[in-house]
Amino acid sequence: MKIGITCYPTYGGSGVVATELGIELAASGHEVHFITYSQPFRLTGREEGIFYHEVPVSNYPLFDFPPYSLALASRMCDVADYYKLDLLHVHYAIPHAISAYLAQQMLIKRGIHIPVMTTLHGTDITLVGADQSYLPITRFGIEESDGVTSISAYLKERTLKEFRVRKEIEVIPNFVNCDIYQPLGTEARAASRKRFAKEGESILVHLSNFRPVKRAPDAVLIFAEVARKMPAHLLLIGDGPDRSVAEWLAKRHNLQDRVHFLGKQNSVSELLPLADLMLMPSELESFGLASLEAMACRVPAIATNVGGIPELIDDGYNGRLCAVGDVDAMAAAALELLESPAKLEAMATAARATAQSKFCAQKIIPLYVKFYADVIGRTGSASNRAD
Ligand code: GMT
Repeated sequence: MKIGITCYPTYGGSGVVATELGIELAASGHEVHFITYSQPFRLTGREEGIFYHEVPVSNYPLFDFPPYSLALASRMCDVADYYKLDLLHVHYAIPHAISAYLAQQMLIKRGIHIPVMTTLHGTDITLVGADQSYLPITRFGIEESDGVTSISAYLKERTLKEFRVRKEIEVIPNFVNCDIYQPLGTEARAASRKRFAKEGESILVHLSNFRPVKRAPDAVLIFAEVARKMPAHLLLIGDGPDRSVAEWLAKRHNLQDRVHFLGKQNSVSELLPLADLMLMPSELESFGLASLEAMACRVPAIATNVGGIPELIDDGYNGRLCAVGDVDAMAAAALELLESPAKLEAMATAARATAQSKFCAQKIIPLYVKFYADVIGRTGSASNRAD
């Protein structure tokens, strides 16, 4: 199949999922065309079977707000026509589903029908889409898509309830490549941990875009409690609006030499296996991809009991779930595991087993391929074109 994929190419879960999906599809012989304003950050540009098409956005002075959605629609239309794509798959409803709809309508004028598929990721529904000013257009984008998937059952239910859409939504959970995200051998792990911690010291990790919904400052507060009781280090991977608050808290708790701000990192699969625990104290997660990536590396998460997280983490088995903002409970959960190596070991094993048995790329990619085939079969595709 020839698939056009559009996503936000910068740091964010939906862009990561879209990019990893493209990589996996190309690896299994499909042709993938990314259509975005910049190259998705996890692509090197050298992957076989993957093509990148930049969307140029005019900065004409008349435009106070450059019309990216329209530039994207034009580019989608031209790429779909020129490369004879079979399907456009957009990640994140706003504005991608609308741009794809426009491209689809333009293509019909050229005698080409190409189906559009939308994957809902979370904030497009819970934050952006639920904003009254975006709600009607988001609902329209969802209803006009030829196929809609959601990354968790939670997000599906929330979309149906809040948007009152009459649409089949299929749940296809997020995935991780368990061959790339995997534990390190004992010696390699011990050697790499020395970069941050001495022998016998624990390592905790938090990975996010530091937006308020991630509650990154809570990760520092949880860590401060842990560090009061035992020698430990916290790796903070990512960057964003709340980073300075996190820095301020680390300083206030006198933890500058224990909290390591690593900024945006391209190869998180090399850092995650160094940790003992992941901290994900988010206000809301529709899935919680960072925790899945950690779990695949044998690193269980202390997370919040919200959104789609319980579909990934089974409290007490492969991680721990606490109430949002309950820093004390999360610190206590972390300490209980760090002070009991046998418990931590069992949970780490369960975390990796969950990733492998339920969320591995090999299990999830075929669901997308089947969904594509069904949508194309149901709606007809570009291959029906006259030329
Ligand atoms: O959470 C963010 O700030 C980014 C956002 C995105 O769309 O890039 O993440 C959402 O999609 C991820 C990938 O499907 C999910 O793992 C996250 O849980 C989800 N975030 C929220 O629902 C807040």
